Amino acid sequence: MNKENYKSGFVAVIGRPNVGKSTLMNNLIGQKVAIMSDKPQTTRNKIMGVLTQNDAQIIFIDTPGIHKPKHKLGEYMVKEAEGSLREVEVILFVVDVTAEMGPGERYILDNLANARTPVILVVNKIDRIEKPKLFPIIEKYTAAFNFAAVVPISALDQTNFDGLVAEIKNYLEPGPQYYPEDMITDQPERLVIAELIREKVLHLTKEEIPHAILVDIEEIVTRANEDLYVRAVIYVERDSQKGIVIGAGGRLLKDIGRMARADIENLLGSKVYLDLWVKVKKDWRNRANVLKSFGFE
Ligand code: GDP
Ligand code: K
Ligand code: MG
Repeated sequence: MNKENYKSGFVAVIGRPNVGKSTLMNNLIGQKVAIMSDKPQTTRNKIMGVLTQNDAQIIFIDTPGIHKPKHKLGEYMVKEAEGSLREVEVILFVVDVTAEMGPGERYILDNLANARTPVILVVNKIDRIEKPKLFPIIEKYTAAFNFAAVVPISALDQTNFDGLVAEIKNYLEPGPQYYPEDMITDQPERLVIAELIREKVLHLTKEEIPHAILVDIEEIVTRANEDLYVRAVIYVERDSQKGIVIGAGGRLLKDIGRMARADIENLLGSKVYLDLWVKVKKDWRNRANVLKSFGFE
């Protein structure tokens, strides 16, 4: 590895749902995929994938909050998104070439207008249209925003990945290899699901439960019928807090589950079976080893 000129940096991947962000990540990062534990509440907890090459490491992160909210996902996401857009070296704005540029895209571009970070327009799904039709579509975007670069790709066919990576590298500074090369992808869905559950707990318990809860998604399984099974544990610090979260006759936990499930189903578009547990981890905030088991540094 060439350490001297090694470059690294964080790249935010944004764009409306179904434009192909996940496909791009999966195919770009390839088979070298190891699922990371969630890192709730850490600043860089939205890792989608890490691409490690001889001369650079690119850490792709997800920013759910910048999407025009279809459903109320809560303020935390917007904050997360704003925060992460300041942290990154490059923003990839992924669009679907088969869909018209619409309010969803404009909303995102308006949000990016004040960002100093270079924005690369990634025009995806070019396998779906004839070449001559590509240019006028791109022109609509470039008329609306001053992109650092425009890269047409097919995430599905893996067309022009080299061109995309080369463009990204143009905007990376020399830096260390942050992660081992056999790492990483995270499942953004995990974090979002955890945050949705956390949001419901905080909402329904009002001030009784301090922000000292932590939600761990232990398992996500897609069943044969495409339904999703999710097992999540809500960790609290004290037995008394456990009682509050569960509620009389389990009422509150049921409400948390019902509300969270509705949001998760909205978000992922599949039926969800949510298996919710409440456990006590005493003083988890103060105990380094417990924090470590949740992925905190
Ligand atoms: P995301 O919501 O932005 O993460 O989008 P996904 O990666 O889940 O993709 C949404 C749909 O678009 C899926 O059915 C993908 O197979 C499809 N898709 C993604 N990229 C391409 C592409 O380059 N070409 C074609 N034809 N389909 C694609
Ligand atoms: K999707
Ligand atoms: Mg996705």
